[in-house]
This record gives sequence, C-alpha cells and structure tokens, in this order.
Amino acid sequence: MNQETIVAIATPQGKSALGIIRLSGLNALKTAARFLQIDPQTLKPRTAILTRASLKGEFIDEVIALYFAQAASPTGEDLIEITSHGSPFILSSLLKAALESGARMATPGEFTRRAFLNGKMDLSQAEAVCDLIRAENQASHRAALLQVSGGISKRLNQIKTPLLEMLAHIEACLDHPEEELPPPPENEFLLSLHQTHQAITNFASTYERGKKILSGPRICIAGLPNSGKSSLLNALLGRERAIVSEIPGTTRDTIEESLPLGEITPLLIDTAGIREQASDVVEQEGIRRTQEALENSDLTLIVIDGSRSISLEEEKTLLSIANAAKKENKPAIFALNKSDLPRRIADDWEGISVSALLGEGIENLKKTLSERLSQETLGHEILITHFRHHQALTEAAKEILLAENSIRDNVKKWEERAAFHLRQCLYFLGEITGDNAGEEVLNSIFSKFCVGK
Ligand SMILES: Nc1nc2c(ncn2[C@@H]2O[C@H](COP(=O)(O)OP(=O)(O)O)[C@@H](O)[C@H]2O)c(=O)[nH]1
Ligand SMILES: [Mg+2]
Repeated sequence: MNQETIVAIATPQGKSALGIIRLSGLNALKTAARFLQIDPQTLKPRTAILTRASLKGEFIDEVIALYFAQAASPTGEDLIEITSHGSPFILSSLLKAALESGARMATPGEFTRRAFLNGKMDLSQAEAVCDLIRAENQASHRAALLQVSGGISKRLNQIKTPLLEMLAHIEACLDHPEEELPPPPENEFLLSLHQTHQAITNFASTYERGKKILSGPRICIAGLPNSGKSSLLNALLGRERAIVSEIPGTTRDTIEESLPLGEITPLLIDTAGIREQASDVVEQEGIRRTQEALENSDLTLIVIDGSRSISLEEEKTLLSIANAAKKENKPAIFALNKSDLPRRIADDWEGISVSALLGEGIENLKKTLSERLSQETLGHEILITHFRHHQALTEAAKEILLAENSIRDNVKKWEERAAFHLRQCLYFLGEITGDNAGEEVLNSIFSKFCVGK
C-alpha cells in the first residue's frame, strides 16, 4: 500500500449545495482526525457520521464523514469522503486543513490509479471510469458501463484460454524432451490459431463503431451555395450559430457544433457548399475543407433548395456527393429546404421537406438523423473505444499469424518459434488490461483524468 495520503476536491468548481473532498492512503483516517472530530479507533466503515471540521481552532463547517476501510474501499486503501456545504471557500479550507494535517495533493486520476495498482480494477476498467464521467449520452454511457464492469477482460480471457493451453502443451514438450510426450497436434493448433485470429480481429473491428460512440458520429451538411445549409444548422441547433446571407459563398470555414439527439450526440458540420466556380481563393479553400469534411463524416445531409430548379451541372455536383457517401457505405439524407416557398424543383427530387426559415419539418429531420445514426452505433456488445486497445489487438493478431506461419512453414524447431509468438501475443493482450504497464503508460493514461477521480 502507498504510504502517502492523498487528498483532492472531488466535486466541480463553483458554488453548489454540497461539495466533497476525499482522502486516501494508509494514514487517511489519522490525517482526517487532525481536522475532524472523529476517533479513528471507533469509526465504523460505511457509516455516515456528522462531525465538525476546523483548522487550527477555526471552525470551517459541519460535515458528513464517510469511511471506507481498506479491504472494501474503491481505492483498495483507507478512504474517507467528507461532504460539506458546496462553497468554494469551505472546500479550499478543508483541502488546506488536510494538506496541513499531512496529506498531499492528488495528481489527476491518482485515486483510480491506486485502485488499479491495488488490484481493484484492471487498466481497461480504469480507463472506462474516465469515459463514464465524460459520457454525454446513452450510447457512450452504455459503452463505458460495459467496460467498467470488466467486459474487456472477460472477452480477452476467452481469447487467451486456447492460447495458454497451446503454450502449456508446447512448453511441456520443450522442457521435457526425455519424456516422449505426444508431439503438439499441428492441425489442431492451426485451427485454434485461425479461430483466435478471427476473434481478435473481430474484436478490434468494433473500434470503428466504438470511436464514433465516444467522439460522436459526424454529420456533414453539404449542398449548393444558398440552399440554406447554415440556416438548417441554426434551425437544428435552435440558435443562430452560423451566419446566414443571401450572398452565395458566405460560409467559408467549416463550423462544428454538437447536436444532442436522444441516445447520441452527433457533431454537425456546416460547410462552404460545393460549386464549380468559386468566387475567390478563400471560397476555394472553403470548398477544399468541405471535401475533407465529407470524407471524415459518418452521414451526409444534402440540402437542396426546393424553390428553384436545378441545372444539369448542379445535379451532377449533388449526385456526386451522394455517390461518394454511398461508395463508403455511409448514409446520405436529402433535405428539400425552403418548403415555405412554392416548389419549383423537378418532381423526381425526393427528400425530407423542411423550412429552415420557419422551423417546419425540423423535428422530422432530427428523428430521421437519429434513427439512421442509432442503427449504426447502438447495441449491447462490448466495443473497443480506445486507440490504445485497438493497437494492442492489431499487434496481437500479427503475432498469431506469425505463430501460424512457423507451424505451416514447418521450420525446424517450430515449437520454439510458435511459443515465442504466442507469448508475444499474450503480452500485447495483457497491455490492454495493464498486466505489464510501465510508469510511462500509466502516466499518459491517468493524466487525462480529472483531479479527485
Ligand atoms: N424562404 C426561405 N428562405 C430560406 C430558407 N432557408 C434559408 N433561406 C434563405 O436562403 C439564403 C441562403 O441561406 P444560407 O443558410 O446562408 O445558405 P447556405 O449558403 O447554404 O449556408 C438566405 O437568404 C436565407 O435566409 C427557408 O427555409 N425558406
Ligand atoms: Mg452557409
């Protein structure tokens, strides 16, 4: 157990009804007893008690102290949570009292880091705690919950089991050549390796969806200039975010805003629009950025001005946007804007009828967007959401192929080579759960946490 007692304010800055500071460490109780009227000898775990906090005789606040004993505490060491009135002055006074009583300031994520180091959770669970705090919608909340409860290591254990069996078999043969054990069954191994490779790559491929859940899917609003893209962005957001004007080519930069849609929170991206003849270099750059935004989006919302007819040239531009999305298997949704004006566009143009000006059809459009995106992202299976995990799985899969090759090529002493690659594979899988995580890896992970978690 770490000798140092750490302390941090666990609630956000600013005035609130309640505020919490937490202390964790071998001497957390003794430290707290220096500024609270509690008796470490008789304090019962998991029982809230009302007490008084003071610093050098100066009364700070009446507080509730909650003690978690080492064995069953979230950090795996003595932990005490002190709830006071949520005044920034009271909280900083309590913090000061704790520091003067022998605690030191916790670094970001240090409580969770200690939970990991004390075996309370594996590294993937610790990372998921951070995601859980950040989750802004049901999809990211669910993805984080599945990981917090150990979903990743469960899945990895299933993958590891046949690898460990193979390794044990090979190692027994290598270690005791004199015992004439039956030789490793090559075909059985090949089959098992093949299945494991499948399982690892399948798991890794969930990252495509996982990262969208974490960062929110991207909706690119595209179309011809003046069709009402910026107006539609504003109408969807319910506020005037982008500049709207009757002058074509007004939007030059791309504008990005989150749009909460129930279970998901996609990012809406307003673009310059695409036309063949850009008026100047700035608009040209805007069009280039539009292309980029289109490529990086998960759904394209194509806005068309339904109150005027579309030239052949323009039709080509619009269809090329839709085809680009289709080619990458991304949904493209047409919105026929300016429904408040008489329709002049040819009858064969279909889409969701909206008027960005009057706000008509906006709820319907939101519903369609949310349905199309939710189909893509929601589910109950455990997903990979971190690049770090994806990378480790990719490396692990490579090792499986190398192990397979050494058997298939029938090289001399293939057992030794295969065993080496199996061990490497297990090493990479272990990186995800932090079995062999060094200081550097831990620092980079926990530095992203907030202080007090
Ligand atoms: N009548 C009507 N005018 C609209 C509507 N949406 C946008 N406009 C007008 O169309 C022009 C271009 O709008 P804007 O949003 O800047 O288009 P963008 O270039 O595609 O971003 C502006 O004069 C808007 O007021 C609509 O639903 N109905
Ligand atoms: Mg615009």
